[in-house]
Amino acid sequence: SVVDSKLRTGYHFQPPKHWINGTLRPMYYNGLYHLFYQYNPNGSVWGNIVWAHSISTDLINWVALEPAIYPSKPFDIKGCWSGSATILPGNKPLILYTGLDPRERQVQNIAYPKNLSDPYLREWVKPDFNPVIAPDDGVNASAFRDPTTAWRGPGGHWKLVVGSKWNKRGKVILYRSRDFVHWVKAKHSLHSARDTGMWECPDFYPVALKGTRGLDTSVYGHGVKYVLKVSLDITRYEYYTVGKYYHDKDKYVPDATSADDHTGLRYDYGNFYASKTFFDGKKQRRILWGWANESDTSEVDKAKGWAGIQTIPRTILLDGSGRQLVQWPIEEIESVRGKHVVVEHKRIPSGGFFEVNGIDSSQADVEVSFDVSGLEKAEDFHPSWATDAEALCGRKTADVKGGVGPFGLLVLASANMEEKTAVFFRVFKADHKHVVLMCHDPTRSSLRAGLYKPTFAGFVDVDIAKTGKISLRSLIDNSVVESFGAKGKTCITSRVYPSLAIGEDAHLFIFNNGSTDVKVSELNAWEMKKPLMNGA
Ligand code: DQQ
Repeated sequence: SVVDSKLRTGYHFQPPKHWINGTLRPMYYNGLYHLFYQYNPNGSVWGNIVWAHSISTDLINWVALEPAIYPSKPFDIKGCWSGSATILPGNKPLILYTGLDPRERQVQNIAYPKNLSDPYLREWVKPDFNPVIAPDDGVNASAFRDPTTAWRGPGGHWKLVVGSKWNKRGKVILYRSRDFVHWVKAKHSLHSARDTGMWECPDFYPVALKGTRGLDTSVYGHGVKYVLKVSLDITRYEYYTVGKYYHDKDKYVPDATSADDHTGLRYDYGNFYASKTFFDGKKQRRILWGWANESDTSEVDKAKGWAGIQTIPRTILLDGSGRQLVQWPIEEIESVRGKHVVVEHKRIPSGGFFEVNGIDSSQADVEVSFDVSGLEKAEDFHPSWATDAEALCGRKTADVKGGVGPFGLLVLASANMEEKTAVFFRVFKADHKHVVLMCHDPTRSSLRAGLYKPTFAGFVDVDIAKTGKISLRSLIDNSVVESFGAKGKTCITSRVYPSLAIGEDAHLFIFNNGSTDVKVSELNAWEMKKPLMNGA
């Protein structure tokens, strides 16, 4: 095939072949994690979508089962699209998903396990009284999908939202029910925003103001804030806000520090879409999964026979500032670590670079901490750049010299660096503060022509003048790089397809293209093994 089979990911979630897209609500039930995802059983482009189903005891090793939900009834004969699971009282899991009816109207259906004593929950029943929510007057039937996990408020009703739009206004429509079967539309949508288009895969959940525990979706009360995330169909980017939820009025109001448009906060500033969180009752944490699509042509996707991966599950918490979330790869990923190398107290002079040797870095977990003292030479920051990190990174790529930075990692690099994906920071001086930009620059990731190689970037909310330090972690897996800046304050995922830097020919460097020296206080890099991945 045109693409080396070694570019397939090793420890990211993937079925043996074919197309996957959005994660459906994963769930933890009776000792097993279930992951359902949008899957084309017949090919490696989008189509024929069913709910594929895999199980795991550790979120790392996966066993594939038969698809859980597939078109078979009038209420889903034209498609079984995204949805979510809710665990009802009495420990009864239930799924709500979007079906496409014979007229291709989007309707919401329920399904439940046929046999709760089957530990794998292999078969799912779709009762004939479906759909439980139809697009009635005032609802756009071709933009009405992806029901969330339901939550129960102080009044005892179950509530959920469905993504939608009206003209160009994106919104989430709220429904209430006492029995999960009869749903009544609320008079007002939970939230909406102008000119944002269709809101796909909404997610709405509480986060604790303090501490390191995640919250079950129905938790409310003091010390709790809410997160609303939506996936924007137009840009294919996701945005979230942190805010207040008034249970009595079922109104959500984002904080003033959270923009609710395309300048807002993102879980991931890269290739990351249709994500979902779930509450993991086993470890009392909330876990985020996202979908990273290929960045190659569909001709190549067809030739290689697979397309799309799920990102490494991340625990998600409210940052101490209360203004944003922080994400970190689940601790279980450390069980995949193998051979380990360490670099300490290494000065990277202006214009210098340094190779990290001793591991096969095509599948690796790299954690590095940089000391940055002396910000005198930081480039001036223009205020108009503040709303578009991506454009700034596109102009100031890794090869463009700076004052403080660009410094960081060159991953999936060929020996002579004809190929490299740069993961880096650049520090600017604004009025009374410094601004830290984090970038993924894959513009030189491959010598192959015709690839989509967008630069991705986000700002990092740290006070670098005070700490003089910044950390970076990158999970490298053959054709994907997932990076976490400043302990997960800013995250970026990219898909890249080297032609030289493959397998043992992939190299890892630290670089500094700024005029100020930086120091690696510590770097730890591990080779990553290959867990059980759906029988592939
Ligand atoms: N694609 C699904 C929809 C969802 C979108 C169909 C996300 O349910 O809105 O596969 O990629």
